[in-house]
Amino acid sequence: MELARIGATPKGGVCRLTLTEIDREARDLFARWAREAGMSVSVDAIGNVYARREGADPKAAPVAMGSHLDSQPSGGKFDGAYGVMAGLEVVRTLNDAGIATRAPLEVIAWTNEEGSRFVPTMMGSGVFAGVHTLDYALAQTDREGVSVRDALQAIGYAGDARPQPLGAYFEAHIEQGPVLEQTRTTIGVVQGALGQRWFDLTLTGQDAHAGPTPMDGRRDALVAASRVVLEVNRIATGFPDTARGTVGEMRVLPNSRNVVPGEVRMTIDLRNAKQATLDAMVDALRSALAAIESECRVSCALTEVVSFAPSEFDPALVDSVRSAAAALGHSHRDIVSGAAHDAVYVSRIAPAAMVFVPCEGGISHNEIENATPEDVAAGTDVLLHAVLARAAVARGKAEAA
Ligand code: HGY
Ligand code: MN
Ligand code: MN
Repeated sequence: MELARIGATPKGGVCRLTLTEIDREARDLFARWAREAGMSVSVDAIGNVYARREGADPKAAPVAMGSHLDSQPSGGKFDGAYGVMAGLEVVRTLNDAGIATRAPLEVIAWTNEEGSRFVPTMMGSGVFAGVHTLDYALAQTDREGVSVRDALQAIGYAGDARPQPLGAYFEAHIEQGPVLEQTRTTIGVVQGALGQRWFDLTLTGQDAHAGPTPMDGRRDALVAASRVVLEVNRIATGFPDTARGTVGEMRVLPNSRNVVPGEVRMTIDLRNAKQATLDAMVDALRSALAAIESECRVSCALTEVVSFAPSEFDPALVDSVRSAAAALGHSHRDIVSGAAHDAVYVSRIAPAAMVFVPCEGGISHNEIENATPEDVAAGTDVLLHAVLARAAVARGKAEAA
């Protein structure tokens, strides 16, 4: 709640766009709290923040927790922030209980998970996992032309730490969908996440006068774009395997009430649990665009900007989440994440798993996003015991925690 005051919005959410002064404030607060909990803090070249609690065996690969501190422009208090705070709470609890682990622990705040100010999404974990080169990420610019490199320098988070390979990674997160709440389940044992393919689409027709131009003579890019929106919805509704399709952004040019729009730029976000079905959705989109091009007499330029396969988390770590939930007596169920998370990229180079808790009405990426203290505490408790199972207790009693 104290962290949520940084970038707080009138409707109770947060606007904490990555690599802004507000993001720096949140990063500084996390680093201060981590140091107060006896942790050392380092920052790497893409701005990922690593808080470290030493273990009895300093050579053992660290068991990490974490998520992200950046938010959507009209985001909520819990998306990302919960996972970082839950990791910090696990460390504070182990300190209070006098427990030392064999493996070192880390709590990580990844840079630019949201992909809202700068694409691509999950940028910091993507560089960490080798999905993106550092230079590619540093060169990305926002709508004002500011580069990630300059923004990192401006907030003092262009670090030089060489991140260590991780032994395991656990991410606590709100579900951001309705399943846990509707089924009255406290803990989501996350199996993996949907694959995603994101596109930028530009439709080009011809600007014309809204009065003298006959209806059959128009090359109206907005009429064509409206058909694309309905096609994306039809495809996502018609395909199996947890298909999702969204048009979230659209710019109409010249955007004047008495001019037939000659150009529309829009985004398309397609997701699916199976790669073959996701690819079939993209094929269906491409043939729909061919029909719209000829019938509306416009041209379509489709550019793919993000593409990653459906991911599966590490079965052994998923089991430790499930057995921690069972041992603590929390209702739990297996679930696939509709959203992507940093754990998706971390799972490419280290065993990873996630712990979900419900959010009110299944609503997220919205200022009214909310979760109960009981549910976030339950998720943190499951995180603690799943991490202990992996990091092993070197001194003290796990029961004390
Ligand atoms: O869009 C997503 O899947 C997440 O918010 N990065
Ligand atoms: Mn998130
Ligand atoms: Mn998000």
